[in-house]
Amino acid sequence: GLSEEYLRALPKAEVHCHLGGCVPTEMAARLAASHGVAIPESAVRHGGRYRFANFDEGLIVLNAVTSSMQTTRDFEEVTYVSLMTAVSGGVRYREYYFDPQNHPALSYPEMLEGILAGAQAAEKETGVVTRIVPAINRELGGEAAVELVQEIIRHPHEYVVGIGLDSDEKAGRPSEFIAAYALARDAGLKLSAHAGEHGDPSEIREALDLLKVDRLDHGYSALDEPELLSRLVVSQLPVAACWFVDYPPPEVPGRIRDHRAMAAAGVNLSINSDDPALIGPELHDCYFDSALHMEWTVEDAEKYSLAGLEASFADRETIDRLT
Ligand code: ES4
Ligand code: ZN
Repeated sequence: GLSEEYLRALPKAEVHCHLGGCVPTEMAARLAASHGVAIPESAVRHGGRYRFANFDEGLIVLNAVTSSMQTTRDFEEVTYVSLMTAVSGGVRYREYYFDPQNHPALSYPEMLEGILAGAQAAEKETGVVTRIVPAINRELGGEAAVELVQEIIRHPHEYVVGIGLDSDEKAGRPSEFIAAYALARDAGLKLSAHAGEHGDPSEIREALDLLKVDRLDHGYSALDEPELLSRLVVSQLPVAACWFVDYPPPEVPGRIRDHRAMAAAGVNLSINSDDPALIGPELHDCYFDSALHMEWTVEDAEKYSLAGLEASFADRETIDRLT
């Protein structure tokens, strides 16, 4: 098999990674204390690992962590530190989702300023390229989403390349966000949405038909509907899968059967870490597991390492420069 050394050094790109899931436990505890936020002890007192029992509990922990990020400087620090960790595992390009609605203490431009400062510092030191995809928290509904997109459009930046839709799939169907997505599309932003991780295939169809996404996050339940699966294969729409990531951690090999089936069907997959600090595996760990369980050849490894870039919302020139 492929060595861990080779897979760690392999230049990698990822497009599905939430900034709020990139806060090391010690930093989360420090930020929470400094801003007087109660963070569940059970979340951060396990040898530098978060601990939670299931996906819903993970989202509660994530909310406590994001509410602890209250200054521009906090955003800068989380971005810089998590990028440097990623770089040490071979990441050359990362797209960050972040949920502006989960940080009520700061304005959108204040958060953006922090992320940009951290990203630019890391880029200067290591060459790692970052792009930013503000995500709608679907639990807060369609009207708040429109307001968020308006705010994003009022503050354009070349590093802000698209919008996403995340948080609890059970709490908001894609159809609620048609207006927000139309607004973003008209402003030239690329579109992605989480669908089909916990929800059924109809949510994926809504993301395709109603939101007209350029990329799908997760999308696993397409396996339950052969016509939808073949639609993904024919269109080659990028699907940003999070390989062995599941709640509770570490359930390796987790979703191996889903991913094997999706890869075998010919879906245009990329491999991503989702929430590396929150869940555990960094991107290179996801690659180790993939190589092992999918019996990768060198060609497979190279194909996946570039798939992240081809799925990215960066412009062609940036992609070519990194290839
Ligand atoms: C998230 Cl649905 C989901 N999964 C993982 N991380 C997240 N952060 C915000 N929403
Ligand atoms: Zn995600």
